[in-house]
Amino acid sequence: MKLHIYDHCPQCVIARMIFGLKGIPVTLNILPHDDVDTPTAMIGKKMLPVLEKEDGSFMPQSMDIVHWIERLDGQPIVTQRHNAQLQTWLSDHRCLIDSLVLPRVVSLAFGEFESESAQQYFIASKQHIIGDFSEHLQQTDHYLEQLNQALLQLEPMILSERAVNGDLSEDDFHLFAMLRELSSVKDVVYPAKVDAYRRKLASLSDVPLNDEQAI
Ligand SMILES: N[C@@H](CCC(=O)N[C@@H](CS)C(=O)NCC(=O)O)C(=O)O
Repeated sequence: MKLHIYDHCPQCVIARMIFGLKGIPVTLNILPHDDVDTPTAMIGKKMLPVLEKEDGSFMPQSMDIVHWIERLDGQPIVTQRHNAQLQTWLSDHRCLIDSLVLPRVVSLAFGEFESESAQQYFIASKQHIIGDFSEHLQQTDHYLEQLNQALLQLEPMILSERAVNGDLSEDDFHLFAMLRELSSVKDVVYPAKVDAYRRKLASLSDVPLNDEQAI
């Protein structure tokens, strides 16, 4: 199977995680961010992740991919556990995280941004949504202050370093994908349990953090 992704993209991380967690091999294919034709030929629009199955068919939507892979061997590992408070935390901080992450990822060594035109495509489309990247970068100290406070609120929700709700659940896919996005941002202060969780999930799901290239 082949998983078509953008490396920086949280929904693509969600889809990647299930392969690592279940030890199912998959080939990752990182598409240039300005390649509209390839995803459109596969699913009718420019949106990743897309799973290319062994029979040549294509499946979009990160959580659909998770559930399909999850059921493949008849040994599901994702429980129905759910923490509504965590879901609220994630949605409450979506804007803050976009403001920190999006202006940075385009300058990092992600395969989808190798060409100048791919970078420009990303910058134009995301600035249209969140506003001028340089203005967001200027507010880094203020954003980091808010984020570091928010991470202190997150910490008590993490019940185990292997699973936020104690056993693996969909919440882990959403939370780890967000923390993996954040790993592109330098000087984030991770409370001990949050740090242990993101490192353990990176290892279990075989999706490396971006700490080393964070800016
Ligand atoms: N509901 C979809 C959303 C996927 C999604 O939003 N993908 C983004 C990348 S993170 C995308 O391909 N956007 C088109 C673009 O950036 O041009 C899923 O969960 O897979």
